[in-house]
Parts: sequence; C-alpha cells; structure tokens
Amino acid sequence: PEVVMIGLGYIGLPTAALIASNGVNVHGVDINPKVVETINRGEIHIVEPELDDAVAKAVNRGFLKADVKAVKANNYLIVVPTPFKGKNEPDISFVEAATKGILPLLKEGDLYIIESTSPVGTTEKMMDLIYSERPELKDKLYIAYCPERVLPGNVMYELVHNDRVIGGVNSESTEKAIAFYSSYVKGELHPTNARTAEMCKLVENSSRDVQIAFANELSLICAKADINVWDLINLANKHPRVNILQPGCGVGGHCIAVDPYFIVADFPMESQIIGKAREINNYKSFWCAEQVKNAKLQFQLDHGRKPKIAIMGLAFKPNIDDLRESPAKYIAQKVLQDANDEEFYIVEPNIEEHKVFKLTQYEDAFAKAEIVVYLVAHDEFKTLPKKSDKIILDFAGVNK
Ligand code: SAJ
Repeated sequence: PEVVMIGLGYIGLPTAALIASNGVNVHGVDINPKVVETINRGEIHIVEPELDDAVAKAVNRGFLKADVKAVKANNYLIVVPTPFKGKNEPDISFVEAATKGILPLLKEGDLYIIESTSPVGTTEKMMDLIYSERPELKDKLYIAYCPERVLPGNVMYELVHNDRVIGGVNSESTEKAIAFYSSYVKGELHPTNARTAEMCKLVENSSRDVQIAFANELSLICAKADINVWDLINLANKHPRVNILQPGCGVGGHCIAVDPYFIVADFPMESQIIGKAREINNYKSFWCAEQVKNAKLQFQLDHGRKPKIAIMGLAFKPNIDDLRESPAKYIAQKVLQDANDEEFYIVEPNIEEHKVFKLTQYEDAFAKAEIVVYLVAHDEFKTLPKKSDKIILDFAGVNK
C-alpha cells in the first residue's frame, strides 16, 4: 500500500476512506479486531454522515483494507487517541505504541505524520524515539505534525475543504507533507514547524472554550441581573467588532472540553484564562443542575406536591446523537440522583434507546411535564409551544 493509517476512529477512518476514494491503496490499522472486521465487510462502527458510503466503496473497490497490524508503506499517518491519565495529564502512550509498531517497517524517504491532538513537543519526541531505535535512518525520514480540524457531523466535507496547518521537524519534512495533503485537500495548506502546528490545534479549541466561557459567565450574571442573556448577546453582537458566542448548559464533546487541559498541564502558571474558562464551563453544568433543584423545591412550596419534570436533550450539542462528554447527560444524571419521588421524562430525539435512561418522546414529555428543562437546542424542541403555563428552564436557548 501507499498509505498506512494507524487508528480507524472518528478521524482516521474518514481520512482513510477519502484517500482510498482517489484510487490510492490504504492499509488501515486498528487494535480492535471488531473494528477491523466491520471495516473489511465494508461497514462502519461510528456515526458520521456519508461515511458509510465512502467506506463501502473504498473497500469494495479494493483500495481500503483494515488489519490489526501495520505493513510497509511510503506514508504513515498516526491518528490515535491522546486521552488523559490521572488528573488532566495528557497521555501520548497510544502515539508512542503506534510509532513503535511501525519502527521496523520504516525505510529511507518515508513520510511519518502525526494527526492526533498532542502536547507541544510530541512530534520531536517521536522523532528522537525513531532515530534512537533506527540510527541508520537519521535525517533520512520526513516527519511532520498536521492536526485535523473537522467538525463531527460534517467530517467528509471538511476533510477536503478545510485549510490545514502543516509543521515538519525541518523544512524538507514540511514540504513533503504538504505534497501529501495536496493530493486530497482542496483547502489551503499552511506551512510551519511541528511545535507551532501542535500548539495551533490546542489553541484553536482553547479559543472556542474561552469564548464560550465568556458567554456562560454572562448567562450567570444575567440570571442575577434579570436580563435575557440571548437578547443581550444578540444586541451586543450588532457592534461591528463584537462577536460573542452562545451560552449553554456547559461545554462537551471530546475536543473543546479536553484540549485546553493539554496547555494547562504543560504551562500551568501562564495559562490563567484558559484554565479559568474550563472551570467556568464546568461550573455552568453544576449551576444548571442546581437551578433544576431550586425550581423543584419552589414548585413543591407553591403546590404542596412534587412536580413532573421533562429533561430535554442528552447529546453534547444540537442535532447529533453523540453523548460522549456531554454536559446535558451529566446534568440529567445529577438531577436524577437528587430525585425524590418526582416523575421524570428524559428526552433525546436523536437516539432510539439508552442503557441507563428510559427515554420519552419529546412531545409527550412536554405535554405531561410541569417543569421543562431545555439542555440542548435540538430542532425538534423549537417546534414546541413557547408560551404555556409550564415552568421553563431554558439553558440551551431553544426559545431565544
Ligand atoms: N457550544 C456552546 N456555545 C457555542 C458553541 C458551542 O456552548 O456558541 C458548546 C456545544 O454545545 C458543545 C461544545 O461547545 O457542547 C463543543 O461544540 P463545538 O461545535 O464548538 O465543537 P466540536 O467539539 O464538535 O468540534 C470542535 C471544532 N473546533 C472548533 O470549532 C475550534 C472542530 O473544528 C475540531 O476539529 C474538533 O473540535 C476537534 O476534533 O478538535
């Protein structure tokens, strides 16, 4: 094969399918044999629009094969997870294991690229590892970092059309990596060095996190000041140089709520705002759960009985079925833990069933509930009555 793709998850698999769709032989590697089998049947194990088609075609035409082991190729892409170990310390052991796995296969002139979100210095660290084990290849490989930037739900489009930041360990590596990406990316390819490219990825997501924290802080201030935060932001954004994001029930997903910690872990003294933003966004979820508790107690005082409560939305953002690192799910769990014989209806229109939550259809839940808690602004919820005799806690801006 021309390309070995290590890691066939949310980014690796779409990328492998895309490259293979251009008639390039791609050998995908994943440590999970079930994932390998699924892909070799031409099927997929993740939810992403248009991916099923792309994988089925690539496999059926013989350009994409999956395996638990790597083979010799000319280009190696590392697209494995970089999670946290302990308390917010980045864990690059999967990148390391993937690199060790291909060490014996490398030959002069090969291109080695890391796409996984990584702490600054990871690419240089992997270069040192490679050259210490294979000293005869010293300076004869091309080594670069090129972060992915695709938005879940729009991956197949963004993989092709987004600009990319490409940083080699030297200028020859940068050029070689740019040539590689230019074969399937239509966005602009921006050259830099490996450290800057690594930091760039972390900064993009931290920037969004900080901006959302600002919006969430405003929502807390407005709750006290008796001001509608959605109106306020809308009006402030009429200023030509102001562009405030939207508050919500917290920040979720596996990137924005995670990547800022990569910076905080390595630069704890310097990253004051970045660290604080994480705290504010986490606190917002806790605050939402507290608001539900207060509304419940107030209802009991007013009516002398317990309310019926609808929890609307579990996904980490609108109109997706992804519940990973979801603040809405956290709030629902917290509210249910505090439950004391109230009747609850849990709603998530984008999934059929859930192993913990018993789900109710959204119109039913709304009709029966006396307190309606909007956690995610799914399109379905926007069709429900805005005015009613219900107590509505709108943390997601459904009725904004
Ligand atoms: N959110 C708000 N208010 C907003 C916007 C978002 O509360 O105004 C919340 C969402 O509800 C969600 C969280 O932020 O809980 C994150 O959602 P998102 O749509 O901002 O981002 P992700 O996690 O789906 O994807 C991000 C993207 N990064 C940026 O926009 C800078 C994507 O381009 C990256 O590729 C992806 O992270 C990644 O893999 O790193």
